[in-house]
Amino acid sequence: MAVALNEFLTNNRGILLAYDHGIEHGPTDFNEFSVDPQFIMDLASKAGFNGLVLQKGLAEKYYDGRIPMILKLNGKTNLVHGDPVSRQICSVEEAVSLHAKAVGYTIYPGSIHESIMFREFGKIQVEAHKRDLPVITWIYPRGKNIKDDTSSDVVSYAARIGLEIGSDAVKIKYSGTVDSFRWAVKAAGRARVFMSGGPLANSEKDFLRQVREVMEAGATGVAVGRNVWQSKNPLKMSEALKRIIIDDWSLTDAEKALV
Ligand code: FBP
Repeated sequence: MAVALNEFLTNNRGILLAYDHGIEHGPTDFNEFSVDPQFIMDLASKAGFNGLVLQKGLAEKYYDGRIPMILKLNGKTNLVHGDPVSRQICSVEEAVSLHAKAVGYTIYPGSIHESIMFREFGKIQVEAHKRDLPVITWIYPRGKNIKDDTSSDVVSYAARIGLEIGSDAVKIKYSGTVDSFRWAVKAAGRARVFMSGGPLANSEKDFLRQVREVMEAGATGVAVGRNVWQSKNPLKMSEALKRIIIDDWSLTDAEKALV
């Protein structure tokens, strides 16, 4: 049985703050504020995010329960090259004891190691559902066989994989147009779709436009990191995002929240 994501939704939509970059990329993504997990805890709660994504170490030392937490159960660094594999480093049981309200897991379909991740995820999904925890999968097609990981075909394939393997929600990259993303949302069926933010966009307006488009396409929301905490004013950026995602504001109206 699927597990609903209700804890993470407002008006049936959700905005999640991702902060697992310390392991995935190292502190190079951070500035003097965002390097401090306490800054992110305060931001997530002040800005009213629906959820916060953490790895175990940050959850143990900083999580204070102010907003629902999604605990990532696997992770990898970018120090190893070649086809990626991300193995489990934390258990569902630990997630429960750290008061997580959902668990997250990344899969790299297309990697020669994809079967390891599928298998590991299969066990996690069963265990999480037994505990009534929804599972959110980051589905990022990668590896030498993947030429363009944001092409329409690849993104919709990623979305469908999420549905097939039993994810309650999938986190996928933006495919660049409303129509192509609408197809991805359709392919995900009853699995909810969150767009993954990606590196800092050329401008705040560009990023807000992308978010407006994925919402037009039927996404549930976004799970975003860098485009919030690397922005000039993370609180204002979060506000603008909430206006689009939760309140369905137009791009023009939401932009006013940036000033
Ligand atoms: P961003 O919004 O900053 O892109 O965060 C989304 C995310 O999936 C993080 O959860 C994760 O740490 C990172 O992107 C992984 O990035 P990469 O594309 O390099 O694997």
